[in-house]
Amino acid sequence: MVIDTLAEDPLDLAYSRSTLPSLWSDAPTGSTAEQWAQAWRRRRTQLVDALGATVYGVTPAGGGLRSSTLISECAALGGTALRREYELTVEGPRGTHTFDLLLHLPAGVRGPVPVFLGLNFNGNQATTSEPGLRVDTARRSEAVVEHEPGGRGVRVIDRVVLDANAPIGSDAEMWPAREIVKRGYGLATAHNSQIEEDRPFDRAPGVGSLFGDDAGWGVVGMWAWGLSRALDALELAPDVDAHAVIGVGHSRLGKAALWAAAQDERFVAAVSNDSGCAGASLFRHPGGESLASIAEVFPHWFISTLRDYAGREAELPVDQHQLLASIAPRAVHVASATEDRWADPRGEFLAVVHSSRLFQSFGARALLPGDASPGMDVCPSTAVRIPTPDPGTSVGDRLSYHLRAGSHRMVAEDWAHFLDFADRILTP
Ligand code: GTR
Repeated sequence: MVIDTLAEDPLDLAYSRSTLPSLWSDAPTGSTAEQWAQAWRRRRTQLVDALGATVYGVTPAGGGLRSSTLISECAALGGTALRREYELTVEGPRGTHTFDLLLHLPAGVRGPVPVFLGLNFNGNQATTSEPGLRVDTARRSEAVVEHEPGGRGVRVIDRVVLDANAPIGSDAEMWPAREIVKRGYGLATAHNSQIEEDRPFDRAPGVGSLFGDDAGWGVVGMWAWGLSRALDALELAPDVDAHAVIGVGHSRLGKAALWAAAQDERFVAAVSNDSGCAGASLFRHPGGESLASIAEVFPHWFISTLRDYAGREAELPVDQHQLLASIAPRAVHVASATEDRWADPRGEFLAVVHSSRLFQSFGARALLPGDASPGMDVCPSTAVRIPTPDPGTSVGDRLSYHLRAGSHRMVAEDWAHFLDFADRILTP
């Protein structure tokens, strides 16, 4: 990889200890690999706790999957896939809630298969062009916003409520199941708003209601909890390899996929597509959506105190390279798109760069110059600038990144990189 000379933006300097919170509060020195790995296990728990306390809210304990009921099963995709729909009932201290899980598996395979598991925006029926799926009634709202001229600030003018009954196949481009099963993987998806409606106010009871209004977690955390319950259900399917489930998501649902994988070590890996602010992108990187803006437009996504850091990002006790790192020693792939300035591709790549030494200590290919020492998260050499990879290329292996030419979407080209990533990390 080509290394530039110093950049002006201090965050662009790889491993600048002064500008980003450290991956280690106290890096272990002189330890054996096993002692070091143990120290990381403790540290990653601290990081997950800090991310919960600062960004997403703390996920309440005491709930789980009560049952998974098969409601339909048929051949699909021209006979190349087996399609199943399950109704999941989840429970918490205050009751139960149900949502549907759609699963496509490669037809006729012997043995359990690895599966991508991700939430969708508009209902399971929107993810496939083939009819016959149940349609739920969950709603979401989209904010109508006014952008501050030339700045990163926004003001909410109105909120428009959208029904979930999107046409069959309207999001099929985002979920290329035919290609996924052809490569030997399964694809599981559930509708985010059926888990918890994507609206700041007047939400129908979802998984949040299982724990009560004072539980203090945000809706991204509730979606992440739903992903873990979907994984509980996949564990019950004998033809799914539950040790090879990769959490995946686009945009707000990429934030949820990362947060789910950070908390739930059963996910073998996470894939984030254009997840941006409070996803893969660094809060401290001055680009794209600001913390002030996201807290104004989507107050329901996070813990309410996150907005206290608006304009004071430098004081945040955490940043998102720690979210990526907290998934280690498991694997992470981050995807950005050139025209998706709102998600801040450079800020996303820098989060990858700033977590890479940690992944390297666990055996990932180096993204940075210099020797990796276990436990080190600061580059020993002079700060360097690492250019964002060219569009169309992927860098790294167990921690990897690609930039697609184009806009804020998740498309076949992204999936080609996700599938290559899965092959890399799952092939012995
Ligand atoms: C935007 C939001 C982003 C991103 C996106 C999406 O409006 O500002 O953080 O999550 O929505 O989910 O499509």
